[in-house]
Amino acid sequence: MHTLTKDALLSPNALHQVEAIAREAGHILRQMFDTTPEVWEKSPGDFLTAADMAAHHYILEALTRQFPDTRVWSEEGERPEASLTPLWVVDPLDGTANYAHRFPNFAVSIGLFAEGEYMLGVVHDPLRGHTFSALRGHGASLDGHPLRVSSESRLHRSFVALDWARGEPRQRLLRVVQRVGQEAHALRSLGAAALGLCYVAAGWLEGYFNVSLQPWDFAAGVVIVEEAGGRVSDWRGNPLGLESSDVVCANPGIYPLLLTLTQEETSSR
Ligand code: 2AM
Ligand code: CA
Repeated sequence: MHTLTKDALLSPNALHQVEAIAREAGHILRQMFDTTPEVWEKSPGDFLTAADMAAHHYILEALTRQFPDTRVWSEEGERPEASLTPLWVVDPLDGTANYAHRFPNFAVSIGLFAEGEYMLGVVHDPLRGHTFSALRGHGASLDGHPLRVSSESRLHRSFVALDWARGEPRQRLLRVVQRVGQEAHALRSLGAAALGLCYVAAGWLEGYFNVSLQPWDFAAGVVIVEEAGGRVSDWRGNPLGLESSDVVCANPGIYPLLLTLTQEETSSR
């Protein structure tokens, strides 16, 4: 087995390989969605389906085989030692609660963390057949077409999305919703964070925010939205890393406004 150079790993060719892996995993999710999903509750409100596990096993095997000397951190697997990178950060099924509820909105998300930042990302929505992908420095695309965030900078003309965290963190979210919702043209909730970030990248949303996420929820989306000209950070404005959890993302016109609200919420606690 040969060792991949950094250039080979961060290349359009590698991106195409990851797109193919995400599409195949999406095929598994889609096939299992067409039958009755088998669902377990890991903890109250936190679901796991047989599809999460099937997609997880497929992606883990494919990434390990095709990219020697990289490690995989998947929602359904063990976390490798933090210092070992390049690290694939994988959500085999983003939107598990949707999936279990048969709400047709979910995705496969595969990001690559290397040299202190997210470098490559692929998000595949198997029901719509959308594949969002990006390589840092090479732009972002949807099914081969370049992506660009919207140029709208007026909140009253903006679509802003959020998702519902479980438990106590929901209160912080609600306080920001209260303020954004007064003025935004519309609020939306997709139930899949990876898709929220990609929809900002595509210009279908002006902004997205959420709390208590895990790195696999945003690892791919960060690269996709930044390469499409968008901005993304934690609620204080820090870049997202392997330990981040609160996310605010928007086009450059709307981001400063959303960040002000999340910063005010963070500093008032
Ligand atoms: P998941 O489907 O992989 O669990 C919905 O709120 C979005 O946030 C989904 O992308 C979901 O990912 C993610 N999420 C992560 N942690 C969450 C939490 N503690 N509560 C609710 N959603 C969470
Ligand atoms: Ca998941």
